[in-house]
Amino acid sequence: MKNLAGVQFLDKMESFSVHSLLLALFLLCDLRISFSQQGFCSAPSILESQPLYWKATNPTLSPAYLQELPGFTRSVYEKDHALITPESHVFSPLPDWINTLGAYLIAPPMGSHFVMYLAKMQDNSKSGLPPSDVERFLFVLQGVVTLSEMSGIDYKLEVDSYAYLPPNLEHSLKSDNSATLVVFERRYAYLENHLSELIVGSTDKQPILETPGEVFELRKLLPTSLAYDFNIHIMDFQPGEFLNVKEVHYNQHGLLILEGQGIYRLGNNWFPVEAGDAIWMAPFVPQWYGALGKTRSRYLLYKDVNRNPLL
Ligand code: UGY
Ligand code: MN
Repeated sequence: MKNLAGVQFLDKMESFSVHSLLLALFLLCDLRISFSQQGFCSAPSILESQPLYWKATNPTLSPAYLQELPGFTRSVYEKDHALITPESHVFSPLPDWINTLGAYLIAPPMGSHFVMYLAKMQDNSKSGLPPSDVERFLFVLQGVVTLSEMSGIDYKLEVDSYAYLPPNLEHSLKSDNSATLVVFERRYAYLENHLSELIVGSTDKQPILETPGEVFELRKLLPTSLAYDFNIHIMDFQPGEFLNVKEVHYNQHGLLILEGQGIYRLGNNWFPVEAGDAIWMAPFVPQWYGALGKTRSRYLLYKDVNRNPLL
């Protein structure tokens, strides 16, 4: 019995020291991972002194490093496309909104027929109304906002929720705390006998739609009926998946990457992109996306639909 207890004690000690060893190893690994995560290439610590011209032959590819490089941005503005990355965002008070800063990422001076902007609502903030005959779509990226409209019904919109406001519908968005929205607005293209209506929803409630010939998962946030002159697509790609069609089409796009990383081809340019990046695509710009990284890519995409391009 005594011997058995002794053996059990030794066993315990052994497993204890094995556990401690494993823990120590794990912590070391973790430390190494957090060091190496600072850059894609395993650059030695900058604290070590390096030989002359060392940097010329060991460029650091880490985006974090490059963001600190004076004047560096991944943003690009071309005649038929633009990539606007977070370090280029310029916020200023949104006209007609209270306690809200806005950054217009896409606007008609670029050639678009719509605007896409980020609205950063602060404590006790309130939206203004779009100009007359302008419809509005908003998607909550962070925080909670309350949408009120004429019927007297209030909607609480959390992250991943959205609302479509038809032109000239009186409404307000309020937030007690900070909240961030991505907003699209365009002058409504009226069509006889068709009128769009208020829509409130959330991405996770929308069905995944068929995408013949493609592998990505597609959800549409607005009805596909003729009353709606644009739609907002949510597109999901697993790492390694890509668009099969190398698209060229008459529609315009405004895109915001919500999750993941990948390569966006726009015209003859190929851009590494990631969550937070916004893209403008003019009609007919060749476009293609390949998802990379380790997690799902998800992007939100404005697309004009249901109207004859001759009108
Ligand atoms: O529907 C589209 O045009 C979409 N597939 N385009 C894109 O993802 N660039
Ligand atoms: Mn497209």
